Amino acid sequence: MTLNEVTISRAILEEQHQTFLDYLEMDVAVVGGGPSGLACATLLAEKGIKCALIEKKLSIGGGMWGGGMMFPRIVVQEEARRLLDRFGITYREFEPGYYVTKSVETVAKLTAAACDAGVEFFNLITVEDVMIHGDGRVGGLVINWTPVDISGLHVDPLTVACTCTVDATGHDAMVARMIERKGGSLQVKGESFMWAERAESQILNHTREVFPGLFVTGMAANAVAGECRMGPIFGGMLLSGERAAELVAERLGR
Ligand code: 48H
Repeated sequence: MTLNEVTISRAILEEQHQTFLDYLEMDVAVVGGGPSGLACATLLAEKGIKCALIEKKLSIGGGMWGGGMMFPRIVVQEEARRLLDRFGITYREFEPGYYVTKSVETVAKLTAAACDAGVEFFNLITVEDVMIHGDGRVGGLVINWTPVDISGLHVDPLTVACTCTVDATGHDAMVARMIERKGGSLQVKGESFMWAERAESQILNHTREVFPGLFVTGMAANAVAGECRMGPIFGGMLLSGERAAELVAERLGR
């Protein structure tokens, strides 16, 4: 077989062009590919819901890669151990109820689960705004290539439509902040100080629809609520992703 460079280019362009066209309209857009977004997107896609994960960086995984202070280990508590098992993530019990996992394995296995479930990934794309029409709901996202954003080039964006949006953008709660900045009735209080017990015990209460069509999960949920941070314990991120998926599926009647 003789390789043809143009065929390789055509394969990439045709495939992704078709995928992009297909995802101009979707059920759910999850913004942010950290642990909460990955868990949420996977569980939605497993229900047959058409779900895209939009991530501004090259890599999926958000803040998990670095573990705690660049020691590539994370901790998951008892309440979320069943999710480690569900995603086939290996762990060691450090003390009763504290399970240590390798951050790289955790990212890899969550990402693999998302692929297997049928989540479509759009990496290197930044969500820069939301679309809201007369019904007052978030009905779509305004997107652009991250390199355009980084370089400050004046290039107009494109828009995708989605029935529900999940803000899984972590500490900055970027999507919620866009709505707040433009005068939507949504207040982002900003995350509070470190208190792992409180942060982890409250995160499911904060995982909710904060604006018509917009759900928050993970660190973004705590940031919107003015809730504490928790450091490198990740059970709450996985459980919050799961809760967000349940709420979104319910909203979609699935
Ligand atoms: C597209 C975007 C945009 C945008 C951001 O930070 P993450 O890992 O988020 P979570 O909430 O799933 O997990 C939080 C966890 O990693 C963490 O930081 C913890 C537990 N901290 C506790 C503490 O005390 O410090 O991932 C968010 C993702 C990132 O990959 C961003 O690149 C991406 O969202 N993102 N993607 N468009 N506008 N903004």
